[in-house]
Amino acid sequence: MRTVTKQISIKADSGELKYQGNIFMGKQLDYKELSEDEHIKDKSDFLRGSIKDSLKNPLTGALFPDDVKLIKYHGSYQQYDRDLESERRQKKLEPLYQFMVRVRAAGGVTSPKQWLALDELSEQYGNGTLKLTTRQSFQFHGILKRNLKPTIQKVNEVLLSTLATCGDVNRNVMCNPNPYQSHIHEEVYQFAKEISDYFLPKTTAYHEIWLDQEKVAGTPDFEPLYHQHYLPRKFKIALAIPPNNAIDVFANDLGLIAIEENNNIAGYNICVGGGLGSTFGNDATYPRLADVIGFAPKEKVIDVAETVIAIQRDYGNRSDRKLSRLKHTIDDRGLEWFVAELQNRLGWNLAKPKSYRFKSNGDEYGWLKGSNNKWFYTLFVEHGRVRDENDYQLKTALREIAKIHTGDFRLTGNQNLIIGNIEEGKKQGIDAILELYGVGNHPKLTGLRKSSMACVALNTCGLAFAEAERYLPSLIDKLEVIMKNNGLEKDEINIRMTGCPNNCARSSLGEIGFVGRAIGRYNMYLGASHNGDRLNTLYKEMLSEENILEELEPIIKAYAQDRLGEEHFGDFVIRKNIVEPTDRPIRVMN
Ligand code: SRM
Ligand code: SF4
Repeated sequence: MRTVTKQISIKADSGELKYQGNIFMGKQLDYKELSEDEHIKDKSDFLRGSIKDSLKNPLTGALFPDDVKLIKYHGSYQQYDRDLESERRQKKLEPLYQFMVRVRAAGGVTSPKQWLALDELSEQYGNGTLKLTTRQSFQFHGILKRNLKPTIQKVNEVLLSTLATCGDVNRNVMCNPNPYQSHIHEEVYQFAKEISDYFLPKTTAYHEIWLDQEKVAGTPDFEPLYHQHYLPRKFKIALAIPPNNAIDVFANDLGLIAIEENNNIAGYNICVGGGLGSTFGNDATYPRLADVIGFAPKEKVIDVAETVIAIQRDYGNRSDRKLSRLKHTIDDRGLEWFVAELQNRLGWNLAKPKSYRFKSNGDEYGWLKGSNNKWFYTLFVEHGRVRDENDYQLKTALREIAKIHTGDFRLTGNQNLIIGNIEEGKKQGIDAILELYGVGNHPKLTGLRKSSMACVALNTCGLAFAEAERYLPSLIDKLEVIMKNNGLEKDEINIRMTGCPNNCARSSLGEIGFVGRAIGRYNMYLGASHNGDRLNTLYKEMLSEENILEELEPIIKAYAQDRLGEEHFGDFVIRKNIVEPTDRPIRVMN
């Protein structure tokens, strides 16, 4: 390990010298130990690589290999249609390369005009659907290389961006949409936006490649926080407003819990080290929830966030990307070390965490009046996929609503949608549109379904071992019969499925969680809490659908018969010793 500094000078457009001197580049591992990604970042010229040439290359639908990594920072992943993989191989064709594009919208808030633009883009260049993600972003799938640039340009035209929605930087900042506490939400949302903008990379590569802006001659790129090598890995921030934890604050590298005092936000509890991804067969990887290390008044929170990121930049593992998230940095050196380093760099100490209580990490559906006297309608969107299906014309309904709506659209952390800030006079019209297109109430909305979440998985995700979004609805059809037979059709048990252990739909926080092992086979986990503050535990491995139903039927039956009062399913399975509670509970430092 060595400490690296670099001499730089920065000039303003006018030529005026703004800064000259050494900047701290961090404690870095020796070059030979760095992972391939670190080398790619190093020679990328602040994320430019050869993306411009890759886009122009007419011989393939793919990018050059290094650009496949670099384009993530610009908000896109190169993928291929996995359903067509063997057919194309047989025909000796290259895979059907296509791109996913992710659009950032801090706190998931967009205007009706932006909604209409995204809707149009999904039809013009994408696969006709819009995906609302578990981190309150939008995704397009199926974009061909030649359509990437027009797509990204159009996104920027409506004042949205794809920059830094992926890559080793801070990602889309989440904030729970809390319709019923609109005054608090507004403040927390504005803060989420500020944090999101503050931590954007400063390189002008994005604007040059996608928006045809010229680089100003003589102005060196300068990343004051990320430096030339960016972070060791992705970094995620979320802000939660108790009692709602719909954004799963503890799943983030940095979670901020808003503390309300006298109807105002006093500050935030600081939580560090959340991250849910793991790799089968690699015991050094694991899901982990963030620990609550203290409280900071609101005016100091950006300072805290910047310092947490800087520590991760300087100490995060840059050799092995499976061990490079903040959770590993903390576990390798100890939480006490981390807090001491943080306070030392800040020059002041965090206060003790303030008390908070989360009720649920789910969404509340239907109409609610906010404290600003405007209406909010939370709509179930099965696994975040906005499309038209037979007599359930969700995409058309939302397009028609966007044409008359004067409020906003808010994505929830559970892949659902809130039509927000509806004027009294517009409520009836919106209701009529929902009714007309058959989406007023999802035709099959039971307690279990409305608490379900599944990641994209097949056919676009290159890492999926099994189906998730395309399969969970039909598994729920069968589980609903069991729930109904036991009088539990209204009960909200949160159930989550991912196609691999990367955990994109936060399966580790499902009271019932499934993680894909192979086509048609899942590991089943039980016993997470209903409010997102306890991980679940492995129950059984490699289950087929038949096995899942056989295993769950008696447990659901016992739950219906023996639960104590309002006891949640996740708590019940632990009380009944069906699974052990997680051996990785959250630590609260006092
Ligand atoms: Fe994720 C990678 C989809 C939220 C952990 N995630 C991927 C990729 C990009 C696959 C890839 O690397 O090739 C997936 C693209 C699939 C596709 O076809 O669209 C993908 N992740 C998603 C989304 C779209 C799931 C969804 O159905 O909504 C979510 C987009 C979020 C966003 O808008 O930014 C999504 N991913 C998450 C979450 C949940 C969260 O952040 O609250 C997690 C778990 C929390 C965490 O980060 O630990 C998550 N995704 C991962 C990981 C594992 C990271 C790790 O530290 O181990 C990967 C793989 C990786 O980074 O190498 C991954
Ligand atoms: Fe793909 Fe795995 Fe994430 Fe699902 S959990 S989207 S399968 S990376």
